[in-house]
Amino acid sequence: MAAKSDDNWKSTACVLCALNCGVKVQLSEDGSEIVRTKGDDQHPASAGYLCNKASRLNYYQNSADRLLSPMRRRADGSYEAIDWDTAISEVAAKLGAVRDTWGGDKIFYYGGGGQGNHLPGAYGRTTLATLGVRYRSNALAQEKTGEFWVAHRMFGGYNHGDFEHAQVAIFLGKNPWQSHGFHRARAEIREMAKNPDRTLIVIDPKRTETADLADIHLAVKPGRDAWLLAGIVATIVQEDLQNHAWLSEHAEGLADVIEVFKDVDIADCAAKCGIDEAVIRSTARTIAAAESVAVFEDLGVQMNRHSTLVSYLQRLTWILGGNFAHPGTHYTPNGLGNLGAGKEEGRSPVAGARIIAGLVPCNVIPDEVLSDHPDHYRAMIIESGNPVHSLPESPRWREAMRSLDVSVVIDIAMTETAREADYVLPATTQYEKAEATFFNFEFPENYFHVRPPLFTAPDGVLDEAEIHMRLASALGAVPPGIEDELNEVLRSAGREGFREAVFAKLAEHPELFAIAPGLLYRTLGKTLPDGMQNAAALWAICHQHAMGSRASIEAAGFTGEGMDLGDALFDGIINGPSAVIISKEDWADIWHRVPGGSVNLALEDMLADVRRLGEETPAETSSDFPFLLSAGERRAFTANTIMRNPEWRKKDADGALYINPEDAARLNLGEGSSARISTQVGALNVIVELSERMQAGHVSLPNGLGLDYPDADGKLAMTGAAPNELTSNALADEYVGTPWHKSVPVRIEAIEA
Ligand SMILES: Nc1nc2c(c(=O)[nH]1)N[C@H]1C(S)=C(S)[C@@H](COP(=O)(O)OP(=O)(O)OC[C@H]3O[C@@H](n4cnc5c(=O)[nH]c(N)nc54)[C@H](O)[C@@H]3O)O[C@H]1N2
Ligand SMILES: Nc1nc2c(c(=O)[nH]1)N[C@H]1C(S)=C(S)[C@@H](COP(=O)(O)OP(=O)(O)OC[C@H]3O[C@@H](n4cnc5c(=O)[nH]c(N)nc54)[C@H](O)[C@@H]3O)O[C@H]1N2
Ligand code: SF4
Ligand SMILES: [Mo]
Repeated sequence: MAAKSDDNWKSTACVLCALNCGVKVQLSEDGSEIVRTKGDDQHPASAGYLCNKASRLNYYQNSADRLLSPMRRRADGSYEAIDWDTAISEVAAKLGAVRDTWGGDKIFYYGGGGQGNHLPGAYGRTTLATLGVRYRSNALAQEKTGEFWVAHRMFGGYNHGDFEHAQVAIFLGKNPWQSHGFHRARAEIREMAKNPDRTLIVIDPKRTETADLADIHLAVKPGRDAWLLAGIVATIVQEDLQNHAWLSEHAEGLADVIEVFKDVDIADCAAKCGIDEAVIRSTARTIAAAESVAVFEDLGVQMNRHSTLVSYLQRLTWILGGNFAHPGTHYTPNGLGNLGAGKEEGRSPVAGARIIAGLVPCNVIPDEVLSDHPDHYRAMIIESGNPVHSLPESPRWREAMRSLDVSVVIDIAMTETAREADYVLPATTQYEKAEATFFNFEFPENYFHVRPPLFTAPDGVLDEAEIHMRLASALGAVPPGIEDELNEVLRSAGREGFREAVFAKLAEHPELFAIAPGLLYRTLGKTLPDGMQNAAALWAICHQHAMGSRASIEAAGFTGEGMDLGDALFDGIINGPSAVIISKEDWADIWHRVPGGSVNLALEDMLADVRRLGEETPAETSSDFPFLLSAGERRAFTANTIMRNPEWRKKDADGALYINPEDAARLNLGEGSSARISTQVGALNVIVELSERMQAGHVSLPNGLGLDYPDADGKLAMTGAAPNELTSNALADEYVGTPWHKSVPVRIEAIEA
C-alpha cells in the first residue's frame, strides 16, 4: 500500500516491550496501516533509538484475530457474537450475583496492562471498587515481586541502575541485547564493550549476544546463582573489601552481614556454581574496587531457584561498596504512579501466599479457584493479559477458568485465555486510544509519555474506560445526573471550577471514589484535545503526584500555585509532541525516599538462607528428567503474546529448541530435526537448532510461541511450542511464588521421522 507523503509522520511509541521507545510512523493512504517507522529523536530517553522489532508494529494493529464484537460462550464451547447492551447487562448481572451471594472478594482480577496498555488499569478500578474486588494480580507477580520485596525492605523502594555511567555494569540472568530493559541498550552495551575503563560482566549459563561483548562472562550452572553470588559477597567480606566509611554513614546491619559471610565456604560455592574460586575472588575484587557499579537482575534469576535470595545477594555485592545514590550506581526512581512498591500486604485467602505490592503470587491463582475452601475465587475478570498462555501450567489454568461461575476477558484478540472465558469484551488497540508509558525509571531526569491515537477505532470495540463505566452503571454505582452535572460545571466554570466541584463531591460522597476514573473519562475526557479522552485518568494521578513531588516537578519547568501545578503537569504531558521531562532531581534527593536515610543491610530470613546454602546439595535434574530447560527465552522476534501473526518473525519462525551440539549428538538430534520434550506436567514437539552458545545439559525455548492464528483459509494453525504447557506451579520461589521457568527439569527424545 502506498505511503502518504514524507511529511506525514505521526509520533507514538512502540508497544512491544516496556520501554515504549518513541517512534514515528507513516500511515498508508487510507490511514489503516503503519507502513514505515523510524526512531523519534524528540523522545528524551530513547532519542531516536529503535530495535529490530519496531518496524513490525503493523502486525499488532492489523491482526486477523481481532475481535470486533462481544462474544458469549455457548454450552457446546463455541462462541456467538452478542451486542454490547446484552453483554454489559449479562456480565454485570452475573458478577453482581457473585458479589451479592459470596462477596466481592471472591471475584479475582488479573492483568490491567502489559508492555503497554497501562491506562486501562486505572479505569479497571471503577469496576473493581464497584464490585468490592479485593484480590488481584498481574505478570509482575511471576517475575518482579521478589525483587520489589527485597528492595523495599532494604531501601524503602525499587532500585534501578545508572548503566549509562557505571564503571562496572553487571547483567545477571539478563540478556539486554535482546530484551532491553533500559533505553538504547544495544548502543550502550557496545559503548561499554569498547571503553577500556569500563567492565561489562554477564552472569548467564548461556553465551548470549550480550556475553559475546562482555569483559567477564561467568557461565554459571543453571539455577546455581545463589552460590556464585554468596561466594562473591563472602570474598568481599573475608578479604575486607567493604567501603566502611560509606557504610558507617549510610547503612545499618553490617556486623550481622559480616557474621554470616565470614563463615561462607567460597570453595564450596565455587564447586556448586561451576565457576572457579579464583574467578569468583577476582570478580569480587573488580566489583569492590570500582568507582561505580550497576546491576540488572532479570528473569534468568527471577524465574529461578533461590530467586528472592538472589535479589538480596546481588544487592549486597554492590551496596557493600557503597554503590547507591551517586552517578553510575543505583537509585530509587521518582515517577507518576508508584511502580515497584514492594510492601507485604497480607496473605491470599486460600493458599495463604504472601501478597507483595497488592499482587497475589501467580502460581497460586489456579489453586485458589480449584478449591473447596469457603473463600475460593468464583469469578474472574481478566484484562489485557493472557494468563492461560503466560502463567505456569496452562492445563491447570484452563481447568480453573472452566470451573468459575463466570469469567470475563477484555482483550483485542481471541486469545488462549479468551477461549476459556464465558464472555469476551473487545477493546480498542493501543493505537486507537490515548495511551501512556509507565515503566519509566530514568534519573536524575525522569519523563512521561502520553501519546494520541493513530487510528479511528472500528465499530464494535470500546475503550476499556467505557467498558468499565458501562459495567459500573449497570451495577447501579453511577448516580443519575452526575455526569451532566459535572459536564455543566466544566462548561460554565472551566477546569478550576471542575476541580473544586469534583473534590467537593468526593468529600461529600466518598463512595464516588469507586467510579472516579470512569467519571473523569466521561466528563473531563470529552474536553481534552482530539483523541485524548482516554488520558483523563491521568489528571487525578498528576494531582496526586504534584502533592508529593512539587520541587522536582517545578525543577522540570512546570509552574502553578497550589493545585494549579497538577493541572500544569497534566496539560504539559497531554500536549507534549513526544515524551516530556516531568521530574528533575539531585542524587542527594534519593535519600529522602530511603526510610530513616539509611540502608538496611541485614534481612534476617535471607541471612538464614545464606547459612543453609553450605548444607544444601543442589540437585535439579533426575534420571527421568536429565536436562534443564530455560522456558521462555527472549529472542530477536519474540514479544510475549502481543504479536499473534507468525509472519511478523523474520527468522526463527518456529521458535526452535536450542541445544548444545554434543547433547544433540548423544540424543541423535540433527539441525532442524524434531524432538519430544516432556516434563511432569506435559509434553510438546519442537524443532531443534544446535547452538554452541548453550551449556551441556541446558536447553532453551523462546517465549510467546505456541499461539493459534487463522491461516489463509481462516483455519486456526499453531506456530511453535507454548512453554507453559510444560511448566509447573509447584516449582516456585518459597517466599513470593515466582516460577522456576529457567531451570525446568525435562526429558528430550528424538522423534522418529
Ligand atoms: N525481544 C524481546 N524482548 C523482551 C520481551 C520479549 O518477549 N521479547 N519481553 C520483555 C519482558 S516482559 C521481560 S520480563 C524482559 C525479560 O528479559 P530477560 O530476563 O533478559 O530475558 P530472558 O531471555 O527470559 O532471560 C535472560 C537470560 O537468563 C538466562 N538464564 C537462564 N537460566 C539462568 C540461570 O540459571 N542463571 C542466570 N544467571 N541466567 C540464566 C538465559 O540464558 C537468558 O539469556 O524482556 C522484555 N523484552
Ligand atoms: N514459561 C514462561 N512464561 C512466561 C515468561 C517466560 O519467560 N517463560 N515470561 C513471563 C513474563 S516476564 C511476562 S511479562 C508475561 C507476559 O504475559 P501477559 O502479561 O499475559 O502479557 P502479554 O503476552 O503481553 O499479553 C497481553 C495481552 O494484552 C492484549 N492486548 C494488547 N493490546 C491491548 C489493548 O489495547 N487492550 C486490551 N484490553 N488488551 C490488549 C493482547 O492481545 C494479549 O492478550 O509472560 C510470562 N510468561
Ligand atoms: S526496545 Fe522495546 S520499545 Fe524499543 S523498539 Fe525495541 S521492542 Fe520497541
Ligand atoms: Mo515480563
